[in-house]
Amino acid sequence: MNYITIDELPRHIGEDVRLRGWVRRFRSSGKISFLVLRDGTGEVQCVFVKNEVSEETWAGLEDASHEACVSVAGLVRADDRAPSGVELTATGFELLGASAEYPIQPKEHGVDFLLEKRHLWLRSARQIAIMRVRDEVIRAIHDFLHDDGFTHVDTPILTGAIGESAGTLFETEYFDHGKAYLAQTGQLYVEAAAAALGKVYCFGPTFRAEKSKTRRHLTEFWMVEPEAAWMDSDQNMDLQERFVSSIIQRVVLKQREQLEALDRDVSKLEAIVAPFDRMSYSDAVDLLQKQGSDIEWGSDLGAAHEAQLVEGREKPLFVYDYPKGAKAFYMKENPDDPRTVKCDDMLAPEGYGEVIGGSQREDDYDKLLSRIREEGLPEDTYDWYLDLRRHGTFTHSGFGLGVERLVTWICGLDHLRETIAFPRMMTRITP
Ligand code: NSS
Repeated sequence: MNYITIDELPRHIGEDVRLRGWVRRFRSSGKISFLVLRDGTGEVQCVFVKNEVSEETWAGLEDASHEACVSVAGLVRADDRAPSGVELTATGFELLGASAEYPIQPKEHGVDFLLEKRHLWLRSARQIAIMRVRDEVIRAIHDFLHDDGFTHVDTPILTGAIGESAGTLFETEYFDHGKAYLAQTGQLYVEAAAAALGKVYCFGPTFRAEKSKTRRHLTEFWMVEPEAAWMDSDQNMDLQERFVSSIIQRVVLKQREQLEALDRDVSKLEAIVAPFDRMSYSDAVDLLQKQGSDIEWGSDLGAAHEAQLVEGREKPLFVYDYPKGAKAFYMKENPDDPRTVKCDDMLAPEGYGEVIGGSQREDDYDKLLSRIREEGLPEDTYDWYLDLRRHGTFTHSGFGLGVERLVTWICGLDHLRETIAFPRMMTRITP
């Protein structure tokens, strides 16, 4: 008999089938045993009745320990009480891979222990739900951008130039060329590609040697970075709000079951529909000061300031046009106020903080060069980047959306570490 998968069971009611998977739970009264089997497509309860199965099968159930890999044969029955609508009246059992003393028990474990056992922790229902949501987010990202006319371009992970800030670089020796760095961003490269293709995006792992142990920072995270010719800062925000609304509404539509399994209040996500409010950095500082904050114009907003600004809001808030000194060298000087640059951060509601950072890019050769000099960046490694301003410079903008931050918000988690299968943090490199 061929194996089928658990999600196929409803099509086989009244038939004898064979399944394989892992033992989620097992309990026995001595006369009747219940084995909950999972196989990656779902879960089903398999019922063994002592008097109705062979002695050999009944004895074999001794091996049905937590997370053992097993095969079960039986008759598929419709069962309204079962979450999947079916149950298996089991007739056969075979052990495929034993599991003795499975380390993760159905009790509360500390998160450090669970991270140590991350390779096994992934099998839990909650982690499976998060991985499914993440997968939907990633598909939604690609679909939205392709439907909107963007072309996917892969950018290098080993790079010669500093993308964001010198403080958070992972370095390595690169043959006779001195130091190479793990990419903090693909942005400089998608800017080059935008001059070839118009609307482009890169989507890959990015690396930051963040010496912070916050719940919002990983050292390796995935970022999608759209970049488009002719797009100015306002249009950049238009794109960001359409993008984020579309991803979230698709997850709500397609993964509602997983969100409910995570106890996420889905109505909060249903409210995330474009447009989002926009506030200039200067107005944000005024507001914070009025509310008693000692923040001064010129300094970057911290997590606490961000939380204060979105307090009571249902939707994300854009804060735009930050002071030059608080932001990266490539952002376009604001013609209306040269102390500031044309950029935006998208702050998520419910305290999830910044999920997007974006900007219009400096397209003036002289201004860009002087910013590179002011920041003390190695001019020669940016020569190719300056070429984009020497040869047909153009208005363009883009942004970076951190996948783990978005998934944390969508799933309603309190830490980024559960949103990626194998998180990389300052304090951990295994498993
Ligand atoms: O540093 S960013 O604000 N912007 C950039 O890297 C630009 N080069 C993007 C662009 O314009 N193409 O990072 C963008 C987003 C930020 O809003 C977060 O969502 C996420 O990337 N991010 C992180 N996620 C997890 N961990 C860390 N350490 C992290 N740093 C940024």
